[in-house]
Amino acid sequence: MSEEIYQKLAQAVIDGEADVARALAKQALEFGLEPLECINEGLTKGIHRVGELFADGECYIPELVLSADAMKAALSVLEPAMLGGKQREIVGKVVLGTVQGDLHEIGKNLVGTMLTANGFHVIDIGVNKPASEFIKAIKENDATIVGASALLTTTMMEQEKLIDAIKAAGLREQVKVMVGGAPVNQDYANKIGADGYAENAISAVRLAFRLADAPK
Ligand code: B1M
Repeated sequence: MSEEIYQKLAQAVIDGEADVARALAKQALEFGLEPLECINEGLTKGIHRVGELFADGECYIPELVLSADAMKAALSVLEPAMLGGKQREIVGKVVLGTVQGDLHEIGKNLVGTMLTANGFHVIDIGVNKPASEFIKAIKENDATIVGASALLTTTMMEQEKLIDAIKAAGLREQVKVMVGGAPVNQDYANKIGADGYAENAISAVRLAFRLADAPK
């Protein structure tokens, strides 16, 4: 049963069917499936397939947008279920955003949801954000962690610019910087002087606990 729903979720994303994806997500929760499994085994597999089709010239931007909307529709059902109304002490404050020039938000949102579910207070500043906006949010919220997402090889260097700007603003001692996104890896994170890199939303949570110096 679970495999069938995961496959249907993936297909709804590939087909760009938001209503179907939303209904399947509701059905999955009714069947008692884990929201994160639905995301990893269903939605993410679907959007990765769409990425392959796009790279091969077999689908175009309008289809990409429809698929992203279908994924977001299902996430709007699954993400609140991951939060589960848990109240606990705040582990740390994280300013999270996608760097300037980059409009990809799904992975960032997932990281934000997982951090929130694990007790972090997340200040999500959105997509296409210049370093100055990250810095403004760090100051306004007295944050101790900043997370920058980048999905394009042409925008990942904005993560380095952000670190430089944080240094220039005299905030480097106050905040730890975590980076992520499909083209980013540990070597790149080391090269630009980030405090950590996470490959996915689960490892982002582990990393944030380490950076906050808090027990998981
Ligand atoms: Co874009 N896009 N896109 N796109 N898009 C990619 C990234 C691409 C790989 C597709 C491809 O060619 N195969 C390619 C990038 C190539 C490259 O740079 N090497 C690409 C391109 C080229 C483009 C455009 C330039 C296309 C064009 O216009 N010609 C354009 C750029 C627009 C811009 O940003 N300026 C563009 C536009 C778009 C849409 C707007 C249509 C749409 C995004 C809609 C939205 O977000 N609302 C879109 C989509 C959907 C994709 C793909 C298909 C899916 C991205 C996604 O949501 N993945 C993508 C292909 C792919 O990734 N395989 C592609 C699902 C998500 C859960 O995974 O975002 O990787 P991900 O996040 C993961 C991890 O990376 C990590 O955890 C997340 C959860 O596990 N992570 C972090 C992410 N951020 C993190 C931060 C952390 C830690 C971990 O700490 C802070």
